[in-house]
Amino acid sequence: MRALLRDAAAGVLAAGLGIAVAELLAAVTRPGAAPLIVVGGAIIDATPTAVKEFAVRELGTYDKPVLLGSVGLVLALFAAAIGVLGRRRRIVVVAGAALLGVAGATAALTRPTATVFTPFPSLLAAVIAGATLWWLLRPAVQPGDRRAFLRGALLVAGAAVLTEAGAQIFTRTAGRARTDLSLPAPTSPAKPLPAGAAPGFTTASADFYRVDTALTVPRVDPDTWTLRVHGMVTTELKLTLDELLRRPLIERDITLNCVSNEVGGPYIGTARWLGVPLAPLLAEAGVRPGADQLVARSVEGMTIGTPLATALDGRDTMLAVAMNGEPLRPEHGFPVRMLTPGLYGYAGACKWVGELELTTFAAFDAYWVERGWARPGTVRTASRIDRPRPFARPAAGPVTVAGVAWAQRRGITKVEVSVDGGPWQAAELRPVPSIDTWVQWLWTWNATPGPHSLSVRATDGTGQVQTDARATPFPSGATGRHTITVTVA
Ligand SMILES: Nc1nc2c(c(=O)[nH]1)N[C@H]1C(S)=C(S)[C@@H](COP(=O)(O)O)O[C@H]1N2
Ligand SMILES: [Mo]
Repeated sequence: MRALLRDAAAGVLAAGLGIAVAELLAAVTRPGAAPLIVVGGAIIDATPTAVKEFAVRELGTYDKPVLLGSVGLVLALFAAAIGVLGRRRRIVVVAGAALLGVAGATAALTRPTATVFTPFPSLLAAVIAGATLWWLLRPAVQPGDRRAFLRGALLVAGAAVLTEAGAQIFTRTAGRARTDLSLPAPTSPAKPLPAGAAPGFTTASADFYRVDTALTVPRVDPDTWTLRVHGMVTTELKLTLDELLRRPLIERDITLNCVSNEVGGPYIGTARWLGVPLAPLLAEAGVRPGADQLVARSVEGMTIGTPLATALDGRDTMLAVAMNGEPLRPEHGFPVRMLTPGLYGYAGACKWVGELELTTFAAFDAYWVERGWARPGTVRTASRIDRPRPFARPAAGPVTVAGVAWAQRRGITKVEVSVDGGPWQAAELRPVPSIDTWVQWLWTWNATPGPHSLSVRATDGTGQVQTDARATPFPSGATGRHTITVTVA
């Protein structure tokens, strides 16, 4: 039994060292090429939409650590088995390492931005893991020289921990270029928030939701970043970040939300964005007749397809460089992301953008559309109750019921609250800077003791009342009314 555990531990330690060395190599070259990252990325892309939805809903921002942890656990179990079986037949060590190497390399090659280098960290991990396990199982230890094994195991574990620490330190310090970026003043500043906008109108960057498929936050060097505008244009453009920042900049308050948000869910936020309006840039490139889709391609290979019309119809579609007065945070797309008021993020808000390609919807399906999500990705009219919290126990008497409602590009004209399915009562709307942000609403409820349900509905600027029909987020955004239950004391 003890021998089995020892051999299993040898397998796990060997795999750990292999992964750590590969992560260090990836950290200093291409973070996206680390073995767990390429395997996790391949799994994400192959995961059926229903499972992805489940993960976003149930795990929220923990989806990524849970996925990486699961991949690591499977790898550890496999490595333990190889350690045990490899004791008697060394060929199993070679075969096991080769299998892992091939699996990692194959996953690496499926990555949209794969180069000949991408499989290399996975192959290196396999070679190191195989050689280390071979050494840990070496015959000299066999008669039961426990101390020799322990020495070897400690050596391998120490090397793995140090290497992994090196990889982590490198990754943390490499993100510093962001704070050096100086932001020019906008040519067209945002209007001051109207007096009466309540706290919480703007979402702090640290609290802003994050949804993406990137297992490692892409690290983009602002000094070498370029934006290529190509496809159905008369003149291809290539701009550096300096060149982009020399163009006139606009600053706007815009609400961004995710199509995966459930009714009442948290994947929505409002920020003050600074960016380069897209229309003049496209005019400079000269869009050729027939183009109807703008495909933004990120540095890590995401593609987001936006109707060209939404960049040209006068709305503030932009290449954003800053959020709430500071350069974009890495997880929100540093150095440049797209933003299209009125469209869900999957349809208009590509982060870490590196290319804009003019094409047609007939010719190309972007990432989410390929997976069945709707085009064009227009946001649904919706509303949410933020206060009181579900299952709260407020005291009888006046209770403030408050929340947000949104229908970017159409605006919100009315919000109503219903208690226990009774008549709809108009809430007060706080003033907003434009139709591209959510609206804060509040209503004073004269609460009576007992259990009660509270529902909210919004009416948008076209006169459309938010539908009561329930729909899942897939494929075009959740509908239905947010209803909460409280018990008045
Ligand atoms: N490169 C890249 N951009 C992306 C995504 C992604 O997975 N990769 N996800 C999109 C989705 S689905 C949404 S809702 C928004 C979220 O932006 P945020 O994370 O800054 O809130 O980014 C969009 N841009
Ligand atoms: Mo999204």
